[in-house]
Amino acid sequence: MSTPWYRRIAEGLTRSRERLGEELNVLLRRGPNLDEEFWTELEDTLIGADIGVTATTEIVDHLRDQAARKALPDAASVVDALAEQLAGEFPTPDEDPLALTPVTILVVGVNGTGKTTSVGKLAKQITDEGRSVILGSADTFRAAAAEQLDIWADRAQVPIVRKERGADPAAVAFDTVAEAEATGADVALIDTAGRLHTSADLMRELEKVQRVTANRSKPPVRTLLVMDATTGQNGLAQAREFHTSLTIDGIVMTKLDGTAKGGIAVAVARELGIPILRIGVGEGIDDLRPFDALGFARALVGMGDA
Ligand SMILES: Nc1nc2c(ncn2[C@@H]2O[C@H](COP(=O)(O)OP(=O)(O)OP(=O)(O)O)[C@@H](O)[C@H]2O)c(=O)[nH]1
Ligand SMILES: [Mg+2]
Repeated sequence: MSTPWYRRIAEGLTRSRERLGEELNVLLRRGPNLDEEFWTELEDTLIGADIGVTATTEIVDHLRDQAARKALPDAASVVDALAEQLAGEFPTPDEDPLALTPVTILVVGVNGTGKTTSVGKLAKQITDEGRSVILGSADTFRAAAAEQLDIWADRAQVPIVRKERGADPAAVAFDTVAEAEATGADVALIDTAGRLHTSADLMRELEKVQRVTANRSKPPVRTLLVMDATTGQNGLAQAREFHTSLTIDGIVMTKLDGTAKGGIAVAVARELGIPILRIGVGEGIDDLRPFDALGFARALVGMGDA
């Protein structure tokens, strides 16, 4: 089961894997019997991993049913089935927005979640695939935001559209799309500002960016929400607000390497019904991975890492 690809996901999830995997191991060591205590402890373990109460209850009820029908003879088979159940919680994307050509991609999210870093990593990956990229710095709010994106543009060797600080972010997005069209770029990646998610100003600003971009862009426009996995349930509440104000087509979940509660990915995908498209597992340019539901679920429960 340990393909190199799989191992890379598992490595990024080390902390979650160790914690959830270890707790499940303790459960398994109790022996093959599936008594009441087993189910209660399984529930506690999953809730502790931030999978969420509703998802946990449904998953455990389902596993109990299967066990009662003798489809799951022992605790070890429950853990196998658990990985499959968890994988089934993730909505399957109809398309991968990042695979469209040409396409305009808006990247949004709360401050500090990893938007600019993810845009940089994506620019490098898409360029490596042989497609041309142009970056737009529609974060005109934070000091040095455009300089930060400039550094990533340099690393990935791609052009960037930027304006002075305080300029209208929608105007930057407009110019980026126009420049992409003029130069025949395959992918326009537009970075936006973060601020506290409760900021009504930010939501209005992003709504305008999305509207102006959709009007100007001939290629389809897709919006990705960048979420920081270490913010747990709080991040989920923030994502819900973005989802209410804007059309969100996919999630990039960052900093999975920095949390033992990777189960938040399950809670988010399930509750928002938005597919996770990429996961961030480190700060380096290559630390952005494609998301695979079963591989992720298996890594989460500590399977297949021998
Ligand atoms: N460990 C880890 N760190 C990450 C990951 N993605 C981003 N970071 C770090 O998170 C910090 C914030 O990243 P940025 O890309 O500046 O975040 P942002 O959303 O653009 O921030 P604002 O523009 O201020 O809203 C940086 O120190 C990044 O290196 C990841 O997947 N793992
Ligand atoms: Mg940024």
